[in-house]
Amino acid sequence: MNLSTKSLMACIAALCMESASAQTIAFAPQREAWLHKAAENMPRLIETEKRPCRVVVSRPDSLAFQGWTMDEAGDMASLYGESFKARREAIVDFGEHTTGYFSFSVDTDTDSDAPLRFRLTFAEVPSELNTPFDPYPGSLSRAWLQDEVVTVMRLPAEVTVPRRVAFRYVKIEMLAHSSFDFRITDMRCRAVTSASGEVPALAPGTDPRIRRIHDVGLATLRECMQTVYEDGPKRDQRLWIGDLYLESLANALTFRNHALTRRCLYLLAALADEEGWLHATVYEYPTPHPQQHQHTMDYSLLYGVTLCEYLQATGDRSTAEDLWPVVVRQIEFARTYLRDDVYDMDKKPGWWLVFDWKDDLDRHASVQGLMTFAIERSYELARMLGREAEVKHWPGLVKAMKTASRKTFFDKKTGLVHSGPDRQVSHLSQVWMILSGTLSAEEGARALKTVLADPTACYPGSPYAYHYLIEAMIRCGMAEEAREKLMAYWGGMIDRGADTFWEVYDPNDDFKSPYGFFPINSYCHAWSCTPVYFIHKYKDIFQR
Ligand code: RAM
Repeated sequence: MNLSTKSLMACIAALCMESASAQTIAFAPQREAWLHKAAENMPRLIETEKRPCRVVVSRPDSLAFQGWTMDEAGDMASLYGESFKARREAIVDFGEHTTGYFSFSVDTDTDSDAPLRFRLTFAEVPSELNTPFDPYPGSLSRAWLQDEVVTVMRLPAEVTVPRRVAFRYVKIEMLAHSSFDFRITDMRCRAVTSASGEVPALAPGTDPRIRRIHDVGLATLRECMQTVYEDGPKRDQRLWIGDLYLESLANALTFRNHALTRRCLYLLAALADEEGWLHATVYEYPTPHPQQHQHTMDYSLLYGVTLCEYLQATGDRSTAEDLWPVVVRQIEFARTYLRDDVYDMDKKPGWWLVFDWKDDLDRHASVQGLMTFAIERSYELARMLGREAEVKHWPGLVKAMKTASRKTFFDKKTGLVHSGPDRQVSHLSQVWMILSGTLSAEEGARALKTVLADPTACYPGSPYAYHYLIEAMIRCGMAEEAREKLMAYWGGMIDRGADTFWEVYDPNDDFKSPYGFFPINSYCHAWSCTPVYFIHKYKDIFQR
């Protein structure tokens, strides 16, 4: 067989395989182009050099967040001028949350006769420097914690920690030294973000507390905007659909870096599973790939809502046209979970439902409400694209689901939505039945007022859940209460020292962690940035 026959046969085999897979793998013909579009929309990272502004020391303080506070302990010049051999350790404060590549220099006036060794610990909040990491009790990899050991072989030296870190404070400890004296100098961070662009100014009369919440929210979003919308720059540093949804809402009214949203939407679509069901999270490196078998129904349904919002914000029809079939697939797949128009929790879910970091939340009413909401918003997308004919059964389905929801979950007597076999009353069950339009505004306001005043009701445990609570309050006319709640909850984090918003915040429990160890929580977390969305979107409520 000569070479050209061989290559022809290979070509035919490849074509056969392609057509076989084209029949079995959803979106097979489009995936390559989608990946290509994701790559075309890769943003440029903007680099800024950041330097620490002061030396600090940790002090136990029972009133401070997680029991630790930082006190001023000198300026940088004094640290750089003194013997580090004598000092042995120092904590420096960058004055703001920073994501990037950390460097420092080591210098001596004499001969260095041996290597030096240091431990560096990077912390978003003070407790990360004051809680022993080992023996490690957490459920996620210990390696997310940001402590690194570096060995310096020769002086003078410039040392750069290879991994990207996310922090405000850096602790440097001397682990090994010799007889010679030396200094640590020139600490700096090559900070990276893809966020750019002028953020519209707030109205002059805006309450100073709201301004501060806005700035902290914006810093949170900026730090999470990298080559995808990351969930957190410390951890997990990757794209999740739920985080994308909220980050893109906030971005559309602030930085307006729409290419990043476009990139993420294409990436997720290109990496859907064989049946076209989206993975909840995907990775970019070494090459784009999904976290196999990681699905969450609430997130896959939010994809269509995200695309609808994206089209409204940008008018980019071509992206919406490309990705429309993906939206249809998510909803048609979720439909197979309906029994008598109610989401069937017993149909073996090979995955989880996110909704909140709250193990005791009964998610049945929430997923029913979210699904109804997602179909409605996806139908709006269909209308904008002139594709209603393809999904003409959706409006009827929405109506039937609402009727079934009222029958199954809504108790006219109590005026509340009850979820699950124990008829749990939670904030989120009310919220999702409001956002889906299953409850009227009056019913919704009444239900929310009741649960907000009931200390036994299951309350939200994360800023992610609080986002939907605020949205629901606004939707049912509780503008004043929404403003107060936003100020109390996100403002509460600021009062406790936050300069970026946290993944988990329960005002009743500083140490709450979904991972069994609070230092591994992310303290600059995408899904917490949404006050900026509310403040810009509802100016009459938040900018007065
Ligand atoms: C966490 C991430 C992320 C969230 C998922 C479900 O690990 O921090 O924000 O979307 O889980």
